[in-house]
Amino acid sequence: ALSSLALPSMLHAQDPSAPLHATLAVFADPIFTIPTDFTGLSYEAAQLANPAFFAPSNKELVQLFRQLSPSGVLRIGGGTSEYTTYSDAAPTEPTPFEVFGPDTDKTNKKGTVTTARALENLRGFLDATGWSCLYGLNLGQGTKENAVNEAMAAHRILGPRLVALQIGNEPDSFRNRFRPASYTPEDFVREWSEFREAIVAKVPDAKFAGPDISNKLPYLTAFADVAMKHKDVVMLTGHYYAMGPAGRPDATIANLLSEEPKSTTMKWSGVATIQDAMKKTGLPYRISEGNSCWNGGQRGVSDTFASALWCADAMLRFASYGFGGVYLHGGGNGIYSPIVGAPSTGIIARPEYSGMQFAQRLAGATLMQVKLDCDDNLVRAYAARAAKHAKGIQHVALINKSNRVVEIGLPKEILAGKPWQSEKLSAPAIDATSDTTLAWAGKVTHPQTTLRLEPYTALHLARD
Ligand code: BDP
Repeated sequence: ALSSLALPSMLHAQDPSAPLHATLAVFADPIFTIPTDFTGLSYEAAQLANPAFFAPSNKELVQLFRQLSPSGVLRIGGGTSEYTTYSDAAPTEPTPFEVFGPDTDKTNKKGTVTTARALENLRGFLDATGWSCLYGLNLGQGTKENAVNEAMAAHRILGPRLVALQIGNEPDSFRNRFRPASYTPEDFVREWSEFREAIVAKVPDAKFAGPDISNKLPYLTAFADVAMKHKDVVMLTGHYYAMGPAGRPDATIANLLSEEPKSTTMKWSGVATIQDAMKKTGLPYRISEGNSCWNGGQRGVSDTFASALWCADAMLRFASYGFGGVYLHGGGNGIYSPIVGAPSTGIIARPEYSGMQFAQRLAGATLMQVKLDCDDNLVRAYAARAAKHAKGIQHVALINKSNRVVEIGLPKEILAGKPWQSEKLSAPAIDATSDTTLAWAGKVTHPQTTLRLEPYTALHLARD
């Protein structure tokens, strides 16, 4: 795997062993304040079939959520949310499984039941973690009556922890699946509106988010038009997978780390359409689900340190586009899952989790305009102003996705002022599946005009 990785950088360089040179400029223009609930995780609705998973008693999971963010968002949905039904009855024992990972083409599509008990435990879990919940209802195969019952229960039980309800997962993929080939964005919006109206009749202060699309932007545009008519739509959402499906020959580390991965579900050129929808509606846009490679993830890629470097950059890049949140999909023992395992066997963080922690360091801060001059677009930079400051730069994130040493010339805005503390995101190898660390890496003292970044590392500089 390592030799193929050298490719992208070598295309640009005569001598791959020589350091890359970069110059960073920071401008006074703020781009976007990253919300404090920017970081999140997405889980399959099927996971609620085991009420003991999202429960305060699942202490390892509570701790991992808290260490990721003191105020994150847990999104419940995914492919299995179109197979779940809600019931007020007591859960049946034994539960069909202990944990449930990402839905894939191989997932056994048996319907699962979400009960009031599962929601009560979920509420306890959210209270214990400080997180809130974006909750998905079944539109693909569920009845309106059942969605109303579930919405009532979620609203009553999750209370202030419920950010918004979503109706349907990836409705832009319903064609030839849950709906005929002739299904259009207008058909979706009409069905969505019927469900919304039925829910509002019983839960007048319900809040909604959507359209939770896979990748087809006309569905977002159609949804945005309807969202403008209803004050209770509080957020626009869509998914992002850098590559996919798993198994494609180009589902590689080199492709994942590249500027625009081949087979991505969202071209960077599509961002303008999303920003138009945000502007038109005045609503935030959030990546409600996403990860490195769909159909469950690519082994040797999605479960390695490469996923951490990718995700540290991708999350901050989305923030620089003005997106208000990124929720990485996972759970179970999924290949791309940031957190894996089960209460009975132990729950652990994968490398990607540390990449998320890296990006989370900038939550609440205001991203400032930067320009990085470098021969290689695998080197990325972000700068931000901390919430309590009116001027200056208090955070710098430098991400080296290349296999070369980078020497970055720093501008006066960074050299002047208080000294910096640094933290390094690194691992023994780019394809390492364990031993990823985000650790204190010392004080950066002045004057130091050039900063050295090792291959495949990211550095977070912070000061008061
Ligand atoms: C998305 C689904 C999610 C899957 C994911 C994948 O919403 O449930 O787990 O793809 O294929 O389309 O990995």
